[in-house]
Formats: sequence, structure tokens, C-alpha cells
Amino acid sequence: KINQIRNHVSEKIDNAKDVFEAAELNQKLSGEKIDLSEPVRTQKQGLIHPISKVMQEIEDIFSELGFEFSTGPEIEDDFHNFTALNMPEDHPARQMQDTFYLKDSDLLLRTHTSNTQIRKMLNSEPPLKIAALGRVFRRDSDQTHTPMFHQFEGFMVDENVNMGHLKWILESFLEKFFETKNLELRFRPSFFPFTEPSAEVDINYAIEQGRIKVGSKSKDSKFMEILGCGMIHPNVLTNCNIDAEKFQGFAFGIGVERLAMLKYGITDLRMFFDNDVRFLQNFGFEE
Ligand code: 2NM
Repeated sequence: KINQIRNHVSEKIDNAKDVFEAAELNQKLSGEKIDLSEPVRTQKQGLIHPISKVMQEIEDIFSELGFEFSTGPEIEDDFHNFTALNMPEDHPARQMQDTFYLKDSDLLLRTHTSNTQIRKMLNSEPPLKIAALGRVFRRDSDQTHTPMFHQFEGFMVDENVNMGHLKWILESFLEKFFETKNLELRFRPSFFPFTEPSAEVDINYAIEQGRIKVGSKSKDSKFMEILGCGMIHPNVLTNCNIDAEKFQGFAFGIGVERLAMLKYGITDLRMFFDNDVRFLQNFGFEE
């Protein structure tokens, strides 16, 4: 009799336990429903290197100014890197200490992006408004030089092109890039084999609160060289089968690392290439 009663009570307890367990599971499941309308949690992604960022900014500004972007090979021949650019055989820039030559061949690592312009001029007809951005290589390695760096060059060829156009394009670009209307540009006479006349351009800057400020008009402001430019030498046009009696062009070249250092306050050129993750976290961009 007692056993019968015990079995009866045990059965009741087991049933009640099942009911409670099922209720607990249902409650848990209803709390774990997937809500498809929830916003996605963003994952920590890599950041954009300041050199890439500056190249994007350059592309944006110069596309708006009506320039087409073009590329050329990083491994180049002597003609497209030197000869066509009015650099005779005995020009100092061609000497071994500046250029990486490939063994037993006519090939070298381009020392500037001008090979792009030469190829473009050879393959198409003026009017031309072309920009080139890319890696260049020189046998130079110290605090202020790295054997690979990035260059940005632009040129325009048409009838009646003059240095006034060049000045306006450079001013428009630098004002947009440095986000200031306080720039003062100083054009100093200079020399490049591929331009005549040639100029170097200085911009005003000052150190304000320990940080470089481009476009400063404070009483301590100074001038610093930022780029080279000029009117394309008639020999260069002729080398590219362009009638130098009918057409003129301007051209300019700027170091991308230099632009990035000035805009973002990076003090050591070599930091760009160390790939130290702490540098990338400090100076990287989300987009
Ligand atoms: C510079 C300075 C001056 C330049 C010239 C040319 C070409 F191919 F059109 F002749 N491209 N880039 C040039 C002119 C580059 O860099 C400091």
C-alpha cells in the first residue's frame, strides 16, 4: 500500500518537473529569438595608410580639375625614363648611384612617374590633361630619403598653354589639399632637363603649438620648398612626336610622402615604411 502511494507521488513530482523544465526551455528560447532588424555590430577592420589616403585625396581633387589618371610600368627602359625626357647620356641623374639598373639589360626601376606622361604623349594626340601617381625608385637611403617613394605628376598639353595655367592649377590644388585660403606660393627659378623655364614652388608655414601649420600667416612664418614644375621642354614634345611649334605644355612633380607629412604632422619619413602597427593605428584612416 505504502509502495503504491510512493509511486503515485513520484509520478506526480516527475510530471510537474517535466512541465517546469519545458516552461523554462520555452522562456529561454523566446528570449534568444534572432531580431533581423538589429543593426550589425561593426568589426574592427584595418585602417587606410596615410600614403593611400593622400593619393585618394589627390585623385579626388585632380579629377575635379579635369585631369585623367594614367599609369605606367615601374620597370622601364632607358628611353622612356631618360632619353625622351631630354636627359642626355652623360646627365648626372643617369649615373649609377641614383638609378637601380637591371642586370644585363636596358631596363631600370623608374626614377620618376614621367615615363607615364611620355607613353601617353606618344600614344595620343593633344589636347592632353593627364596625372600620374605611383611608386618610384632611387638609390638613396638616409633620414630623409627612402629607396622607394611615391610621386605625383601632372601635365597639360594644348595650344596656348602658359605658366599662368600652371600657377592656377597648383594654387587650386594646394588650397583644397591643405584646406586653407591663406597659402602664399613663391615661384623660384630652377632647372630640370625636361622643362624650360623651370621653377620650384615654396609655401608658407609655421610651427604652431609644436605642430606644423601650412598656410600660416603668423609673424614667424617661413617658406619651404614643396614641388617642382615648368613648361615642358620643346625637345620632350618633339621626342613624343608632338609639334612643338603648335603645342606647349606645363608639367609638375610632387612627393606624396612630403604632402602626407605636412598635412598630417608626421615627422619621420621612415615611419611610412616600417609597418609598425602603432603608427598605423595613430595615423590610419577609416575611409
Ligand atoms: C617635375 C618637375 C618638372 C615633369 C615633366 C614631365 C613631362 F613628361 F611631361 F615632360 N612630367 N613631369 C616634371 C616637370 C616633373 O618633378 C619635380
